[in-house]
Amino acid sequence: SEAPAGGLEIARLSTSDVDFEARLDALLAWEGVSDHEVQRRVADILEAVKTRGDAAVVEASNRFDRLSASNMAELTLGPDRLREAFEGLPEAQREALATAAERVRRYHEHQKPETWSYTEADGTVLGQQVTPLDRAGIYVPGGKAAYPSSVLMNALPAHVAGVGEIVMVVPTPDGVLNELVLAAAHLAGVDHVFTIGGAQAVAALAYGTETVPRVDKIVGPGNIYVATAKRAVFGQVGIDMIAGPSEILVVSDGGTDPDWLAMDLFSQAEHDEDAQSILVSWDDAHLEAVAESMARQLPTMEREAIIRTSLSERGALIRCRDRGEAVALLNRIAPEHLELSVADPEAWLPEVRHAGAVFMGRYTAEALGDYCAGPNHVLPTSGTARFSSPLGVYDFQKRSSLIGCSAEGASALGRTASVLARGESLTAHARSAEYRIRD
Ligand code: HSO
Ligand code: ZN
Repeated sequence: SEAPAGGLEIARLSTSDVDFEARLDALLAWEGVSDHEVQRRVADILEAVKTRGDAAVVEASNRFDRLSASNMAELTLGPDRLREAFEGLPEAQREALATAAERVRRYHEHQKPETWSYTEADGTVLGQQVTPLDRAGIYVPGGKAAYPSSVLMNALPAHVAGVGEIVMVVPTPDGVLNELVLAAAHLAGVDHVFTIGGAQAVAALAYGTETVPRVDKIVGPGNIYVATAKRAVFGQVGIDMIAGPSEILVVSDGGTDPDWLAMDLFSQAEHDEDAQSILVSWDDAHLEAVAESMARQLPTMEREAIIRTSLSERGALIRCRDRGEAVALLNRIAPEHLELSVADPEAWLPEVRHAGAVFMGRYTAEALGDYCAGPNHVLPTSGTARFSSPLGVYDFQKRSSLIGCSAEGASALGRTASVLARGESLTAHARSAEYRIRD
């Protein structure tokens, strides 16, 4: 970090610097933590829950969340309790939550993949059948990281996919329940909530206990214990991606109000100290104006300390030569969130190859997408947008291949299969195919 601008510490890079590549690499480097001590403790908890079920979950919850539950029933919330939470909210919150849920649901309806089939000339029918998971588990973090919006973003795609049963777990340290989180669960069609968290909750979902139903896939963010537990149970159940810290890359053509952009950068930085906010522009005066605005607005932020640390440790203002360099940079960074704060975002789109979500034009603040625009806010982080996609309906479904041979098709395919099977010395395969050949 360098060049404090009126109390703001943030790295300044220019694509013309001789060491630009090295500095960019250092800026983007993020190592997912894998700690042996954590792995050992998680393994112990997984084993305990696997062998002793509810009792082990209750013990671990009492210990880590400072509770005094005597059984799982005390850590279970039914549909009535969720509805009560929703009905008990102030009207403005109830309406905002309902509006967000409706928009997100509608967006995800468009994602429903189709079952399809076609018929070959020989009468053989080939296709694909899409089916939802029987049960999905949603992990919701507790404490200050508990986001009702994330409950909607994780549970609604599962609901739209047609998942039979949605089970949510959420830790309640010191027994404190978050009413907004429960209200969001009600709106998103969650069937059961267990107030458990950590590795013990992941274990309960993966193996099932007397009370917690075993699920087919676990999604949702969590701390290092949760992430380590998810990695460990993968294979036994499906998991979503393991997310890194949140990031935003804003590309500006200089025509957006610097105050707006400063706040867009803050909005990501306020999530946590490790979050990353980067601004790219070829307009020097504009970069300066945004830096000034950040310095001026920073002291007014409730999360000033977190924003300050995030910006000074991982933030950057990058000067590039032109639009072409900006495009190359954004694809290189492959950001979770890309704000194209430019006059003609549609013209940029064909060149955008790697980004979790693209926020198009000056009016499209990431914050709108975080809560209520409609698309999912669970997105690939740390450059993984190169090979992965936002959480969606397809994460809660699977595909079965369909093959239906006609007599004629079986005869034709039998000849091909027989030759290949004999080549592999698999006689039963060959004969099985040959029985169906008609001369
Ligand atoms: N920006 C976050 C999502 C979020 N923001 C939740 C506010 N609440 C991760 O993409
Ligand atoms: Zn956010």
